[in-house]
Amino acid sequence: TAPTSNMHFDAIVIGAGFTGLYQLHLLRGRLGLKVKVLERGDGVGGTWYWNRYPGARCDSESHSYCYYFDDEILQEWEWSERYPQQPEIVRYLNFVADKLELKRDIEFGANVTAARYDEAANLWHVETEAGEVFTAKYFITGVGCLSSANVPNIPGRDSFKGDWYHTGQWPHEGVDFTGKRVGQIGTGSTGIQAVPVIAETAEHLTVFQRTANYSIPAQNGPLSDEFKKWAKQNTDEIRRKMHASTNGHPFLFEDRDAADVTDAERQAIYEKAWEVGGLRFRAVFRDLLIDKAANDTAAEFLKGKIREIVKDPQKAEILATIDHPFATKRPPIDTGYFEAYNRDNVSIVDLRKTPIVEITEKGVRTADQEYELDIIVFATGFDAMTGSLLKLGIVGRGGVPLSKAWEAGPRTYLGLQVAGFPNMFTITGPGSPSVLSNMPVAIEQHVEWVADCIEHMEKNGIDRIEPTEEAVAGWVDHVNDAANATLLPQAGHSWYLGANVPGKPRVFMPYAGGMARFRKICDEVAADGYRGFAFSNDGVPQSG
Ligand code: NA7
Repeated sequence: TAPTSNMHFDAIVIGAGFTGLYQLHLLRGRLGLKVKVLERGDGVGGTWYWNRYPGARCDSESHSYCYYFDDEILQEWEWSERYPQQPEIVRYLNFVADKLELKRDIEFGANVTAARYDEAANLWHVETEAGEVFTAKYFITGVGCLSSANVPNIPGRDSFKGDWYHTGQWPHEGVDFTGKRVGQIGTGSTGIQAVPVIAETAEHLTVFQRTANYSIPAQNGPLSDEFKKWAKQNTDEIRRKMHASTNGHPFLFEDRDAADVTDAERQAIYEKAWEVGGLRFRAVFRDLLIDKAANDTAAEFLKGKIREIVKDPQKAEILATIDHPFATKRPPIDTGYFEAYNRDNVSIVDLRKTPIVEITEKGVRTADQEYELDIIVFATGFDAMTGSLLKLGIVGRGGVPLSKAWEAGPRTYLGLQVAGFPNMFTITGPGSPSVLSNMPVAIEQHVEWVADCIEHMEKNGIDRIEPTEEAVAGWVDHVNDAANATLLPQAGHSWYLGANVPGKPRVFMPYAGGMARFRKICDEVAADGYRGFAFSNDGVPQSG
């Protein structure tokens, strides 16, 4: 018999970001289930609730970085800029949560520390730091892919007498850099957004760069009234494009290879794409991520731009000495990043030549000198894709912890389920294409697929679902094949591979086959009676 306590639910969802909000809405509204969302923050927003660092902005265009499931939401909400800034995204998610009356089923400040599957009762027991225990048949994680901060354990870190912050755990009251000597470690998408903003008020900003990075100007600005009107009138067309595109963005890759045009034409195409800005740059040729020679043409163009923008030749050399192919690490989008190095108060340290040896009371000591600092900013990224899941303390059938099941790297079917963890769904989990896509498009697809699957189970009186070992093995192979068909694994230092966290198994985690292809596979799996998943009922397998 099902427990009746007020701590029992049909489904527990972890996280109140894009995933959790929509999953709650669908399971509660469409399926009529009793759902509880547990969120460690004190408000909605997920990743965007925590990432309040200076310059925090999304790299997807605002009119595509939102839900497309509800026409009223699309019509009522108005974005102000081409790319949404962090506070605007949090406002948007609050708007959605209020409009759909979601907050009453969200418990804020609830940090989940354990989630254990009880096989006899076919229930998940989910425990928070405060000691509350919830039970549910379905356990759905919406914890984000880039939400577990990676603060490198540099010797002496705790001896620093100044203040230090990780960009993904930024103080809500902000940080005043006025008159301060600031050191920033990290030049990924986050670091590249933060540099120009911190430089505006800091007395001096020293950027510690381990890996130089390509970056493309966002060409951000306020949205015109004309564009806003167009976007509202063309939601069906925009949705169609996002669903058809490889990465879920509202534009398609050009149907040509880099070698299809002359050198002069290619240069002109890159110049124009630079002016257009943002992630659209890499869509000008379809083979940039597949063919090294094609990639080299883009890489050379972008390195040339760095040398053109940065006036000091020494700084320019440090910034333009990039040894991975373009876009094999997530390509940052910036607003005045390289230009910031033309300021007298911004300097750059090449950690490849002079690595950080330790953090001292006064600042950062590299192989050749000590930099005295008042503030250290760690823009050092995340324990991506698996970090936040493993922190939940998940234990599956037979008492097997997820950390044990994933000892040699994460293994899922469709990024959505793990063998041995019945009725657990991992939205945007490893093996999903989400981090290589426009995230809300991936999330909507995952969340809708899971809701359909649960509806199927409820209608047919099915107790349990989990993937077969065979299906998982097949998906892991397919994810590897998809990555190996691209240049992506060539960036040895990327978080896609888990290489940014010492000791983490090196496995290419995202599905690189594209969002459109993934959607098709998921639809076929469902239409084929949930191929690769085993349903069971009191130990008796369902016939179909
Ligand atoms: P990223 O892309 O992981 O970038 C982290 C940066 O920090 C990167 O430059 C790293 O250098 C650097 N890093 C990490 N650890 C260290 C140590 N120990 N010493 C020196 N430098 C270090 O994280 P972001 O937050 O910028 O972006 C994450 C995603 O958010 C992004 O891809 C978008 O999808 C949005 P490395 O390259 O490892 O040599």
